[in-house]
Amino acid sequence: MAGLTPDQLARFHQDGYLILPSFLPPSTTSSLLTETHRLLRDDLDLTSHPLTRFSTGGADDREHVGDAYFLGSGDKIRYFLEEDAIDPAGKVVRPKERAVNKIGHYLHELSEPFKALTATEGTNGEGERQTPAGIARSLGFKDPRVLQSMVILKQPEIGGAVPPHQDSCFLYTNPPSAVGFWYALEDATLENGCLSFLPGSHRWAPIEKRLVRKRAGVRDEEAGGTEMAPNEGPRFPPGEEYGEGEKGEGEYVAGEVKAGSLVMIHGNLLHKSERNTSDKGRIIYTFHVIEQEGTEYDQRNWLQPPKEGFTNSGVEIHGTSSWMFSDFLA
Ligand SMILES: O=C(O)CCC(=O)C(=O)O
Repeated sequence: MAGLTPDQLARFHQDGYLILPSFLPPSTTSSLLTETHRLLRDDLDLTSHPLTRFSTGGADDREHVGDAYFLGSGDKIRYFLEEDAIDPAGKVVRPKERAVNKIGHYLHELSEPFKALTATEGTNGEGERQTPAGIARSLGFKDPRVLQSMVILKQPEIGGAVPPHQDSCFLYTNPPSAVGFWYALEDATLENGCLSFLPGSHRWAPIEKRLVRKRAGVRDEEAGGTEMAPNEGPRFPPGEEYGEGEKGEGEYVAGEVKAGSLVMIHGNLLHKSERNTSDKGRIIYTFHVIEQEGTEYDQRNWLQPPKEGFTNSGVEIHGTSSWMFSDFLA
């Protein structure tokens, strides 16, 4: 199971992200787009939808999405709407296929094409085949678990910006371990809101806060929503903290990529994407892995594991899980 090459690993450790162009063949991206459009057409029913929008809370972290529809999406396929697709009176003002910002968070189990992708080989441009599990292993994971997956649609004209953030604030383990696999299913350009990254920030930007349930250990309906809380646990993966002296300013670097590219993103890396006001949409698929061996995943996290636990990403498991899934919500 080939992982990242030494050169790719060195770049990932240096920059905190890594672009693997042409990772997926066009036949795979087109089958994932077909599945996305099928879900929007056949599965999404706006007449019974709570009209939950995907709101990231902006710079002051207020009003992050946190209703029961969102909190209960860890083992379902659910649809989160674009802010500007709903008018002040609460009416959806776009066709449903053009109104969705995000589909999540259990595509990697409940949708066959997306499930297959977790085990699908890609090519690293140097003639080598790589699987997500092989990549995770080369990054040092012992028991990587896929804990969530999303299709993110930057809709034409109204595609919302994603403010600068670090994924481990949203997917916190003690110690931090999250890594994102982000696949472009369509070309992502400056015009339609590609990602941009603050290179090296994973080495100096600590995880200072976490998205948590206001009340933990209760049903989603009783959790009282979500809030950003100070992180009292470790703020870097073990051994990766470079310390205050290394703190850098730096400029965000745009990551324009073609459909089929895979982008690896370290959980401490600051990254963002801009609004899409162009007439061209941008659809991507992403899943995140966390380390299960020797880490703690607690009940305060907004995302709680499904009854069967987070998905084994295909790497042979060593040792036993430290997580007692029976302790989580029924
Ligand atoms: O695709 C985007 O625009 C943002 C995705 C992102 O930041 C993430 O998955 O962490």
